[in-house]
Amino acid sequence: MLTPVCPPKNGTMNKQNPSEVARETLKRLAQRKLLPTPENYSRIFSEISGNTQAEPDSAEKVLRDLVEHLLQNDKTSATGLTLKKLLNEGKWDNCFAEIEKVLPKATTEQSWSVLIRDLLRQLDLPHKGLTTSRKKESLEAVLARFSSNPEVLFEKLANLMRSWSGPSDTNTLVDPIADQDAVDTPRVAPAVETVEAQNNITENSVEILGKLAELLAQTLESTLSAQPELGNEVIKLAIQVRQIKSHEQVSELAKQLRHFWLKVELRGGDKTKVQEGLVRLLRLLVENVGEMVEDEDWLHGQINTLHDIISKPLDKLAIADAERSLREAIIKQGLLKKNLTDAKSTLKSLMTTFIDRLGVITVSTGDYHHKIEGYSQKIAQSNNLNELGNLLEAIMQDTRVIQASALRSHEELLESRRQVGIAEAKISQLEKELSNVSELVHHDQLTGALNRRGLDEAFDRESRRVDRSHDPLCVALLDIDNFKRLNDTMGHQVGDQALTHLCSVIREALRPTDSVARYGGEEFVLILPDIQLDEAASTIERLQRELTRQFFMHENDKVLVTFSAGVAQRAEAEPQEEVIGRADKAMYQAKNTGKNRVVIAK
Ligand code: GH3
Ligand code: MG
Ligand code: MG
Repeated sequence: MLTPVCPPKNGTMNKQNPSEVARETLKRLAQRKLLPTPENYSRIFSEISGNTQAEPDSAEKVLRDLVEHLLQNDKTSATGLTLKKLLNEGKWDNCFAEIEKVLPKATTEQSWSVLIRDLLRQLDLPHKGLTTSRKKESLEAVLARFSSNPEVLFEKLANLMRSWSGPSDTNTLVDPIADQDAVDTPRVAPAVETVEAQNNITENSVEILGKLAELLAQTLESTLSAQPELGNEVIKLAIQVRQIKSHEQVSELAKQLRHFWLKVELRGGDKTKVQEGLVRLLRLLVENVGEMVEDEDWLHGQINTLHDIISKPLDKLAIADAERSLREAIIKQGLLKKNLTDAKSTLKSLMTTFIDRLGVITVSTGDYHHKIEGYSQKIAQSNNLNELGNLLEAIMQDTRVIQASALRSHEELLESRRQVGIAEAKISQLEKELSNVSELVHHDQLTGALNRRGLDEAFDRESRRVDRSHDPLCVALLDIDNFKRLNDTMGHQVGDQALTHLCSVIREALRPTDSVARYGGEEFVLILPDIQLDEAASTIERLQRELTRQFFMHENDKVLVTFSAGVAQRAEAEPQEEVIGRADKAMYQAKNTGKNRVVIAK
């Protein structure tokens, strides 16, 4: 079973633990529906960890802020629009050229206003060892000497002001005119400084300049390994540096170097940022994804690869590898999430089916059925694997109870079935006994006449008797005429009633010593002892007449029942079958000669 990862609650989260912060970061990214881009990731990560110390802005950011500022002031600002376009196209070189067009003016203007405001303020402020008039003197001197060159004047004024308020200006006022180097600060670009240092090139200073130029050329060349794509430019600049001979060349080169350093900063800064962001993101993902999908071998492989990559010093190729692996890991994570969702919905449908079935089985066990319905609803609403797991557990618990009771029911059912079996056996035994009993019965149940067994007994008894007495013994066989038609037209039950009617007429018409037996369906054998054959035939004919008097009534309709008969006298010691056989033949003669007749057997 999958164990869902439960991120710790905010309250208990350890902000010092990058793993926990990273997990929370992932969670918030999902909550806020943000794409897991490095920027979003690091932003949320910083937000959670409380590490709000801003990253040093990259050159790109500075430029973008500038563009934003320009366009805010003037939507149609040509510089703003051009810069924005160039930035979006990644054309750094052109960007710089564009800035160069406008920046000096803007910067100077802005700085002048600041400088003048500061100067006014500093003049009025008390400075240790300095009077206001002394400060004014210095100021006038600077203005007089450098007013022809605004750039130089700006710097001299700034230096003068610093000399008033700086820490080293205790008692000695540094003369900005006489000793300008002492008040220059490192904030001034080294190239500019070099240029300034060489303002008055002498024979000696040419040598120093050569050394400095060589150093600069070497420094430039050393950037080749870090920024190989700037190779041509570096080589060109290094050559120019080594060829410096004049003040003009130095100024021109200083300008080019400023361009170049900005370019280096833009590229280097951007790259470093990418590297740092990527590494941070990789570490976060590595720590998190591994925990989130414990069972995923493939992903573990990817994570190990990432670990390897980021543990080594990063180069371009390694970053490309890392990016590729990371992208695959993210895609895989997406797939995995889908698989999890699929698995969850499969589990849900399995559980629902399971519950449906149980619900049907246990439809009569009210309480359980009720609970099961509740579970169904909860499952439908649940989207959480953990919750589904708990539900399953609860269902299983309840099911174990119902299983026990179902088992009991099953046992009861088996017992009932066993009891039924016993009862069935008893019934079958009783039926058998009943059948045995009925075999002992000598009379036909429908008509009350003797059955075949009764006929046998009666025939044996009379035969034995006449054998002793030598009295005659006659046998008549009667077969109802067209009885099938009667059944067909009036129904089988009416046929039965007709049979019963016939028997009662026969019994009434015959002597008590005579016997009537039902020989077949609608065939009867009469045993007529102590009577001659013709008398026997006359008796049967009388019977026929009697039937025309005592009609069989059906729904108030008179139904004429007739029969054909064969009469035979038993010869001495003649067996039953034979004498009846002869009577049967005579009966068929009667049938064949028009029915409702009596024929004496030969
Ligand atoms: P036939 O004049 O040639 O004797 O014509 P039949 O219709 O009587 O012909 P057959 O003897 O072949 O048919 C006898 C019929 O008697 C067939 C059977 O359905 C009917 N039968 C036999 N036993 C019973 C019974 O117990 N009750 C009823 N209702 N009908 C019976
Ligand atoms: Mg018949
Ligand atoms: Mg018949």
